[in-house]
Amino acid sequence: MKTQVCIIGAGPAGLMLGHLLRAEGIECVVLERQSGDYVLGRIRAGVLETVTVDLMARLGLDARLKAEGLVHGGFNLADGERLIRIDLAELTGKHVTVYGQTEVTRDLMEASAERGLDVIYEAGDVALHDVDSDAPYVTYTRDGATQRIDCRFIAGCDGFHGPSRQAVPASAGQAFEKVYPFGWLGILADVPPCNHELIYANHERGFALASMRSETRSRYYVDVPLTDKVEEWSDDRLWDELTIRLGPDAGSRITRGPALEKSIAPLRSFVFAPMRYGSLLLCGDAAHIVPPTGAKGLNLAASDVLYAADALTGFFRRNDPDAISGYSDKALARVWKSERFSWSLTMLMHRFPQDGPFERAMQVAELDYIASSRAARTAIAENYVGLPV
Ligand code: RFL
Ligand code: PHB
Repeated sequence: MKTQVCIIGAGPAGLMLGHLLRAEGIECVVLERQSGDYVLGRIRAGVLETVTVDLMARLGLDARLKAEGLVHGGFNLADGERLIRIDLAELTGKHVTVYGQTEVTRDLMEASAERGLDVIYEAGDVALHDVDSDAPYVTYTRDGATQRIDCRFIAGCDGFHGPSRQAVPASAGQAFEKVYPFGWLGILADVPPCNHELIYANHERGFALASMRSETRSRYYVDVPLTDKVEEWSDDRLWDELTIRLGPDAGSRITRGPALEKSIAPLRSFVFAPMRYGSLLLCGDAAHIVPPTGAKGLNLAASDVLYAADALTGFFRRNDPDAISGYSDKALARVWKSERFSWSLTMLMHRFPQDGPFERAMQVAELDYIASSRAARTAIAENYVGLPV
């Protein structure tokens, strides 16, 4: 098979890029290792910046997002019994939209057939070849047979563990990494949220987050040591812990219910630079990871693919020889700012095992400053709603 762009990975990055390229009349094929049902079973992001909402609108795939997404004009930082509200609407004139990554992916997936976006699920042993040349190709197996796709560019949208980044020689890039000493244990349940806005809580027992997917579906997290196993956390134990960590007010409003999903995700900051090598463009989690504290991962995938689609459109449609070479710098400029924000909010809101009284005093001083300074709250709000693309 021959195409212009072979996209590896049908997560949000791969599907958004596929749709953007199809809308420009550029040929592409998406290769996904898992089945469609498996991809939709992964519970991940919940908060969308304007950049992601606008991208879905540009594709004409925002009908459900507009109807079902919850517009949030603020969120809260809790520290023990104190609650600091970040008024996004008043401080920035903008808001975020609560709409699950699962739903974004479903909307993109369901539109692929009618839009002529070819997505091949259950593609095994995906391997990239000759990425440093102008004629790269990708091989994979399906139903026991090996297939080959020749293309002009490969878009690596295959997440943190995919093969694309591994195809870049070690000497051609640099990895920047910070691993945190805990993970987030998340629970999804069909119960009304305890609060109409998100609450990120720093409690002496650890971090907690109250989030949601709808008026009737809640998503909560607590941080746990990396050695903890999901099986050690019964629903009751988790609800008890959330009730304490979210503070007396929100804690008392928690409605308990059976877990629809419960899982632990490790926290990591990671950037691989540059984000292009020869004919390979890396997008989304394939190139970078943020800890979920800033709600930035999916939104960075969206901004990456906007830059990548523009670069590829420049190459194929505008005959612009510099379009591709500018991709990495443009994408990384935004990536690093989101990395900084996610890291700083993680440091502010979590208790680290090695921390002593000094580190805690620094957190309290920073939270005092945020509570008392409009400028500090504006800086947080500006980053949370998303920096310009
Ligand atoms: P994905 O979603 O991981 O998709 C990559 C796809 O590539 C496929 N793949 C392969 N395909 C073919 N061959 C191979 N060898 C392959 N290897 C892998 C995979 O099966 C998959 O389908 O990456 P993408 O598209 O870059 O999207 C990134 C986002 O998924 C991620 O950044 C967010 O989920 C992060 N995140 C959040 N982001 C936000 O913007 N807001 C949030 O509120 C938010 N909350 C979260 C999060 C991530 C979390 N976890 C579980 C890490 C909350 C959590 C708990
Ligand atoms: C979520 O609802 O899953 C969620 C919300 C905000 C975050 C991370 C995850 O910062």
